[in-house]
Amino acid sequence: MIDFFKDIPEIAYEGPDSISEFAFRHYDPDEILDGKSMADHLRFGVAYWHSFAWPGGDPFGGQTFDRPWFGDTMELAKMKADVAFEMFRILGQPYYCWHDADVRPEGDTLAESRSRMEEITDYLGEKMEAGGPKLLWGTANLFTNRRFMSGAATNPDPEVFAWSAATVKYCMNATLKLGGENYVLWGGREGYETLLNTDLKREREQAGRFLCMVVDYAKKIGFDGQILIEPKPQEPTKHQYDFDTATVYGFLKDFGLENEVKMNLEQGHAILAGHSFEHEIAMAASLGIFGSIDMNRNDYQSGWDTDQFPNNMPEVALAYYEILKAGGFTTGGTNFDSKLRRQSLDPVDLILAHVGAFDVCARGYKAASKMLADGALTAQVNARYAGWDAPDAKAMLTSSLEDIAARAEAESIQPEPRSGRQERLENIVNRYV
Ligand code: XUL
Ligand code: CO
Repeated sequence: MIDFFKDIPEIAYEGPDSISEFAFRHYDPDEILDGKSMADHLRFGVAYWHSFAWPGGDPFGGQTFDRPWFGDTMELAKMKADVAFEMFRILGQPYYCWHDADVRPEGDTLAESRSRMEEITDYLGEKMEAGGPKLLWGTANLFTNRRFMSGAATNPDPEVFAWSAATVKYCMNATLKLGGENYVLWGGREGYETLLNTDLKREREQAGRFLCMVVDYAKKIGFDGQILIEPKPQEPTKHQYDFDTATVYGFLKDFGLENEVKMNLEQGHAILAGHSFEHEIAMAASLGIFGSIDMNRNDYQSGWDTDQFPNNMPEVALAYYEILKAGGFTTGGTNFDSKLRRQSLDPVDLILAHVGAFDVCARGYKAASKMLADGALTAQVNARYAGWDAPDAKAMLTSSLEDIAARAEAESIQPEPRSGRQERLENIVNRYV
């Protein structure tokens, strides 16, 4: 066993006045808010991939992180698991997430890849039973290997479709075996670069059929967790099919899956789609498909998916405000699909990135909870729509254009514009953040 996080203590809550780097100042997992612990409200999850599998490359340079477990043997995969669970012990968060490719190297054949996944699943299971975190979600990496360069389920080559089906099958088995509470599908390369080589209609139908099979298989094996789709508008492909929540909802409706599949929403993906994160959450909640979040931000200037740890409390508070309005998490949680900056080489950087992120989220969550409990914002929204409580107004929604027109003229209505009060409402938010 290597001592990668040597001399780093378990992180404990010390309160807002602490100046220790190795302490939570706002996240007290045991603090009770509205009858539930903060750990149960926030349901933090650590992503295996960026923390333990990502080498630190960018388009101009390769590996910067020099991790002793990098390599493609099962021994190294087990060393990686040992280190990952050591970090989980230090952070004490309740959940973690993986792709198959993060936790074990691929084999030479599909069958060997599957059996290696089974072997590492047992290894992870032992560590989870020995007090490690639970599995928030599992997923399949159907985008890194070059076989997936033209997509997985949407690939023009039926053999890639078959390979993807087989991979998702064993990843769902592993998720079930480890008691995973969700299974995620991010459409890695399910999209296209140019219509000159793409039959868009066919590819969309392949994706729909694939998802139907995933939902059927979950039922067959008794997986009662939630299936989640993670939308993203572009990157890696120019046009990703799962653009945003509204697009995915149309897709789910088309294939009769709107009651089977929910959303895993990522802050950075919302930004790439030209939305705010809270818009995506509110939209999913209003459609009844909100599931879980990846709470990693993008740089607002860069225009690509920088996957940074969250550090903007007011922004985080507005996201949690929408989540709380929707009733909070059920199977979902707050996953940090975040990577260090490639210059942050030290083991301690990895720990403290998470410590800061947990604190920012806890602060934002508490602000959101108070904002909702005080009701100042909801009261103003209710007042704005109060006109719709009148019987005549309500009746319009089951009426016809001609009846409404007749009444409007008969009463010679004269709508009076009223202030939307945005700045006043922003001032209310600023009382909490
Ligand atoms: C990619 C991304 C993925 C998914 C899981 O942008 O967010 O890491 O969260 O495949
Ligand atoms: Co993500």
